[in-house]
Amino acid sequence: MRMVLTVCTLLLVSCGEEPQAPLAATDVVFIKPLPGMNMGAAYMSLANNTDRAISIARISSPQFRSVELHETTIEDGVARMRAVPQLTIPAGETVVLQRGGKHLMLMRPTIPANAVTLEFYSDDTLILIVDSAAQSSGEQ
Ligand SMILES: [Cu+2]
Repeated sequence: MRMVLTVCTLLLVSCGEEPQAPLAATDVVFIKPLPGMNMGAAYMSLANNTDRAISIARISSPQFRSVELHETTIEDGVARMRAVPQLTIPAGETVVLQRGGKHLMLMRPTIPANAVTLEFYSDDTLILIVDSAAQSSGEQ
């Protein structure tokens, strides 16, 4: 049986003034670590639906010891990845995390889980949860 979940967005403010989620993830792709490997990746589009820039200070996952934001650049024809300390999404804009560009590295799995959950924090506020259970691609 398959539970139908949506990519859910948490707005931890109690008032309902803002009908739209402040930050929304679409086109989410999780690349799970291959057996025996320590790293997976995640790609997605992050849309800032507010009129202020949103800075993602931290991303965590119950299934991984750390989640890092990386950027791939080509230097002398060789692709290199470097860690990016913070991801800022300008007001009203969408940032695309994709193969060959900015992406999330899922480091050191804690448990061999089928599902992946990513929690996006702006300062100490949890602003977005992206859950692989929402993805419709195949069984694992
Ligand atoms: Cu990387």
